[in-house]
Amino acid sequence: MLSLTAEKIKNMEIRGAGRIARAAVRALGEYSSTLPAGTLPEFREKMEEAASLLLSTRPTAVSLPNAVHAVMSVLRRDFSTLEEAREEFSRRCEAFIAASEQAVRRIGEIGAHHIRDGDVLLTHCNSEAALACMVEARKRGRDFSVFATEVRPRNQGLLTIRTLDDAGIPTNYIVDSAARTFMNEVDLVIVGADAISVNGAVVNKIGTSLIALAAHESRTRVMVAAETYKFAPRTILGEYIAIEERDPAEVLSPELAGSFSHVRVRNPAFDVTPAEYVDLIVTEAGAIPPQMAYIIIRDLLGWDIGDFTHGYPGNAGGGREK
Ligand code: RI2
Repeated sequence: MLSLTAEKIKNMEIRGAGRIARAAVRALGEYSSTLPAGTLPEFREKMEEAASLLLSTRPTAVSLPNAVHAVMSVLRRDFSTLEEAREEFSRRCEAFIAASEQAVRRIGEIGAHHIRDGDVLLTHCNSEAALACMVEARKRGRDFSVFATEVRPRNQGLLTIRTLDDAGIPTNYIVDSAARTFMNEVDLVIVGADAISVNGAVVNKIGTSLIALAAHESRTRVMVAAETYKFAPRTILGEYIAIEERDPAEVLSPELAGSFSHVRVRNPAFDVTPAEYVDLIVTEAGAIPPQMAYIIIRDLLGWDIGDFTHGYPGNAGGGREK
């Protein structure tokens, strides 16, 4: 189960920053219950190995190391028996998953306030949090339409248009490069995030920064919907976010790619949108300007400097804009 989940996260069968976080925590919870009786240090060691395996799957979404940290930190407490540690760990995993699902609902409620009758929205990729805002607005009777991009090379836009269609939201499906063409008609760009750095820069699916640039140029608002565990604590130390570069075969078949002598296919999965191009970040704790990212990291994520040396290097991020 643990290695299967790790594999599914890696090959993107399980994808989306929030889903990845919950799947990792679920896998850790299940793994902890299958470990044979032994000593507490042995249990902790096995759990640390499991956490490392999950953390090695995808480098960018900070939800993964934040989620792993949130549950693994409980194992640092003093327990009198292994069973006690196991039970506490399992409780912590269930609580994390429930809080994560609740966060998405809350973001939907807060984000829905920002969608008005007659609005035209544009969304990119497939974000549970961004979709929660749109679906909730629709439930509240708001009359609006959406441009949804295709999202090369993995076509996550197909998942997005399915959800929008199921919610009865009129949707235009467009290729990624048509975003600028339609931007003048758009009132609000709404996207999710894989990571948000201390300087308010938003790491999200490749193409987001181009869309935000086009929005900035045409004075269109940009709203990011993201749970607080998408904020990257290590950016406080000035570290940069690692941007995942995936298999070139996702872009061009190996046969076709092999027919060229001087062409290298590049496939970065994410890019960085600077804070100046983001108007609002909707979190479960409220809607904030990107400049308040530091407060979220300091006050809500509960990391202290010791955590940085403890071993969840995962997403060392800083939101490098260039
Ligand atoms: P939620 C996804 O990454 C997209 O970039 C999406 O915007 C982001 O995670 C956040 O998604 P990928 O796994 O957590 O498709 O809001 O590479 O669902």
